[in-house]
Amino acid sequence: MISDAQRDAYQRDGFIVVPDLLGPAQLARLRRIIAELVAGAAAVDTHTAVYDLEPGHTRAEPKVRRIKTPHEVHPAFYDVVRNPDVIAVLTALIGPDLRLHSSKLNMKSARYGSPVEWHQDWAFYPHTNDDILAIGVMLDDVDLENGPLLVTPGTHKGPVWNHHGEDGRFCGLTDPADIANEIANAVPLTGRAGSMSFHHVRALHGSALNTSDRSRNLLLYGIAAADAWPLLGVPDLDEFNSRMLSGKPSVEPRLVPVPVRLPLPPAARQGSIYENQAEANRSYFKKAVVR
Ligand SMILES: O=C(O)CCC(=O)C(=O)O
Repeated sequence: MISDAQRDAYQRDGFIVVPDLLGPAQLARLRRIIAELVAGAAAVDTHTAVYDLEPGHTRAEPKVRRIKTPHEVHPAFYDVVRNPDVIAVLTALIGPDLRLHSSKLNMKSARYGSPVEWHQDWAFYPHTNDDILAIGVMLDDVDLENGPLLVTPGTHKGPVWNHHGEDGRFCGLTDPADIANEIANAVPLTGRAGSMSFHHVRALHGSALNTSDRSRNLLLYGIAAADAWPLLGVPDLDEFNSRMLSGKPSVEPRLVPVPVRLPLPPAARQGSIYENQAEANRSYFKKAVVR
């Protein structure tokens, strides 16, 4: 599914974009399911186990920022990541034994879709090795106007930056002053709807407010090599192994010398990266004005 040159680019830069991994019929099905889910947000006032809401959300005017863990909400979201073409790309990048770590659907709605501040996924979930990546499934055409993922090449081989706030707690973002050069060198991951980006767990990234009149829905999956074990532990081995996508699970964690900072003490505001980051007061991206 990908060429040696694409695999080399992933290893060198820490990301690639593979076009057209989802076809029009799959996209249409996912969009229908998402529209139903968003309509369901008219029944809630606050964040729930499924919905993370934008500031300004009301029942009359539902504003959904994220569908949490979509593969547990509807099987169609599990099908996307079990697609043999997707597994073939993952196998080329991090090997044949693959475990789903997490999923989320970030809905950057037209005109107010929230930014995500600069961070490394590794700061949230360090493992025994870093053969871990995030897939970003573009459910809309993504261009410079609607808040593409911005990733800095080569940062997956660098330090793990401080993601703690002045109160000493994890806050899920890096102070923009500490990464000015990296921000200046970031590149946008753009593409047609149906394309997928693959970024390394240590790659520094963020994304801006959507100021366009088009949505930017990005379906994200964290995928780990099966022998990458979470440093914060495995509370339920059966549940852990139930997330295998291909190959064999392992009880022999592979240990490699990678920089680690534990996300402890936990963020003051829990529930999503948006909530974690809200407490930090060191934002880089402009936010929407809430009416
Ligand atoms: O939705 C985005 O643009 C950024 C996603 C991201 O980095 C995250 O949710 O961890």
